[in-house]
Amino acid sequence: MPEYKLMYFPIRGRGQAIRLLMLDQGVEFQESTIAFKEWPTLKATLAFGQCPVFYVDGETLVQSNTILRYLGKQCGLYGSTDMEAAYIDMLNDGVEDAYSRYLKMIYNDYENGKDDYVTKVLPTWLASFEKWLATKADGKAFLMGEKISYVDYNFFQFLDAQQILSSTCLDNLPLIKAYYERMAARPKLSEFLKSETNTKRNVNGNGKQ
Ligand code: 6SG
Repeated sequence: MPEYKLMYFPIRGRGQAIRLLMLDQGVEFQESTIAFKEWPTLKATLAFGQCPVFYVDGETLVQSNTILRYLGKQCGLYGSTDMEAAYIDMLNDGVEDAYSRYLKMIYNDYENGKDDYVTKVLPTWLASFEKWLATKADGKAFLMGEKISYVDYNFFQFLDAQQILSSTCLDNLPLIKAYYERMAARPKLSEFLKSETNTKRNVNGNGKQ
């Protein structure tokens, strides 16, 4: 495996799915935290002025979903046919759409928008995923059925953040709820989720959650 290094702010945010994938898959990586005051200098060097940044030997990748897909390919988490890969990307684009609605509310409209997000926006997205899960291994395994894929880590980090926002959001969604618990119980994930490294990190950069 190449030498991997993740650089991100000291938050869970868009670094979380990448961390979870590598930890669970036993991929060795270094992580270095960007101090908010060092950010402008680093920002100026990056393709879109954004992080997370992922260094692979001498290469520099940005865009969290690109990094997830790259690791998906490296770790065999991307299906076995082009069609399976397309379904995995489709699901990840769904997670991205839901997650970006969440981030928009968190960063721009927490006080006024939280209620609408929790009662209308989030339930609609979760209901779609509940329906999807029912079509794969009776909802008893992963988003693509028996085999875990990169999107499971992204969906899991999304669910983790949603439950911090609204602890009851999975109450009427038995398949997602069991899925969440199954993922959280994977030994390496369970250990990491409880660790201070994780619990001390804010979910988002502005401290709202
Ligand atoms: C912060 O935006 O989201 N990276 C962050 N912020 C510092 O100077 N499409 C890519 C990706 O998936 C998005 C990267 C992401 O990798 S992550 C970054 O670099 C900077 O831009 C946490 C996060 N924050 C939301 C956010 C804050 C400032 C820009 C994006 C919300 C959206 C627009 C304003 C407020 Fe916003």
